[in-house]
Amino acid sequence: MAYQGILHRYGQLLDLPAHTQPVSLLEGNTPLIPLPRLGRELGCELFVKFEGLNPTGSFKDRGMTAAISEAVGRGAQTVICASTGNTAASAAAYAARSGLRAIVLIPEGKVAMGKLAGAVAYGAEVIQVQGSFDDALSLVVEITQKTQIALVNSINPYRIEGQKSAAFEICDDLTHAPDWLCLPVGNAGNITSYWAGFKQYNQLKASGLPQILGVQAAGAAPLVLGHPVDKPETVATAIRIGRPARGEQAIEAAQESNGMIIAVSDAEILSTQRILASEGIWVEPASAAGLAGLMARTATGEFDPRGKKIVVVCTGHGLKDPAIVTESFKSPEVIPATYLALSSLILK
Ligand code: AN7
Repeated sequence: MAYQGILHRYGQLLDLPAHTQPVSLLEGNTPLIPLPRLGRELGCELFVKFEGLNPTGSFKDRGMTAAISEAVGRGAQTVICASTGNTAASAAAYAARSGLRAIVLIPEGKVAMGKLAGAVAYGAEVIQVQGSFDDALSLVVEITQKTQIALVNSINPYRIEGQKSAAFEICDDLTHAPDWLCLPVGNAGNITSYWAGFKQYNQLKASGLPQILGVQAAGAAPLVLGHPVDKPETVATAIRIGRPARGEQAIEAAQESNGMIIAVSDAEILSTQRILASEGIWVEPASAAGLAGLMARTATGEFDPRGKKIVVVCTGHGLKDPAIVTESFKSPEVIPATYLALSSLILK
C-alpha cells in the first residue's frame, strides 16, 4: 500500500488519545543516506538521517502531525507556538491543512528566510517578539494556560510521541539501533523523542540502544554550561535557545545512553555544513551540528568512531537558510551568450 505518513505506519506505538483525528502530509519515511567517503576517513559506517526531506523541510513535521491531529480531535480552533522557524512553518502547514488558525511567535530578526516565508505562505499569523525564542515561549505558555488556544511546541507531549517515529525508522532500516546517534540540541524535544523511541523499540523488538551525542552551539549551550544562557547567539539560529524546555530529559538521555552533550563553535558548524554539501547533502547550519560534534571529538581523540555504525541526524534542509551561503560567495560570473565566451571561461 502507498505510504500514508507516520500516524498510519507507527500509530500503534504512539501514546495518542482516542479522539485523535489524523492530519497528515505524508511526513516521515525519510532516507538514511550512507556517507561512504567520510565514513572511510573516520573508519566507521556513517549514515545521514535526512530529515530536511520532510514536507515542510524539517523533522518538526513528525511531531506536528501528532500534535495537530490531537488538537483537531479535541475541537481546538487555534494553535500557537514559539519558534526559531521550523516549528512555525510546520505548525502553519498542518494547521492550514486542517482549517485551524495558526499563530506563531518568532524572535525578531533571528529567523532564517526560508522558514519565515514558509510560515507566511501556509497562512499563519506571524508575530515577531522583541526578545529571544525563550521569551516567546514564555508568552505562549502563559496564553495557552489562560485560554483555549492549543500549544504545539514540544512541551506538548504528542509532539514527542510523533517524533519517536524517526528512531523507529532508523531501527527498521538498519534492522537494529546504531552504535551512536549524533544530533543537534536546541529546545531538547528531539533528543528526548529519539531516546524514548529507541528505548520503546528495544523493549518491543530487542533492537538495541545507541549512545547519544547531543550537540549544542557554543553560544547557546546551556546544557553544557549547566545553567541557562540569557542571550544565546549562534549562526545556527534554529538552536539559538538558552532555556531548553526539556533540558533535564536531554541530560537523562545522554547519561542513560552512556553518551554526552557537547558544544561546537559556529566555525565548526559552518565547515561541517560544507563537508556535508561536498557529499551532496545540503543542510541548514544547525543540522550540521551533530556531525560537527562527532568530527571535533574524533580530531581531539576523545571519541573513537572506528568500527562503529553511526547515524547523524540532519534536521533541516539547506533551502531553509540560503542567505548563509549566498552572503558568503561572490556573484556568479556573467558572460555574453556566445560559445566563445563560455569556452574561453571554462576550457582553460
Ligand atoms: C533544524 O523551530 O526549536 O532540540 O522553534 O529547527 O528538539 O529543539 C527548532 C529546533 C535542530 C533542535 N535542528 O531541536 C523551532 C525549534 C533544527 C531545528 C533543532 C531545531 P530541539
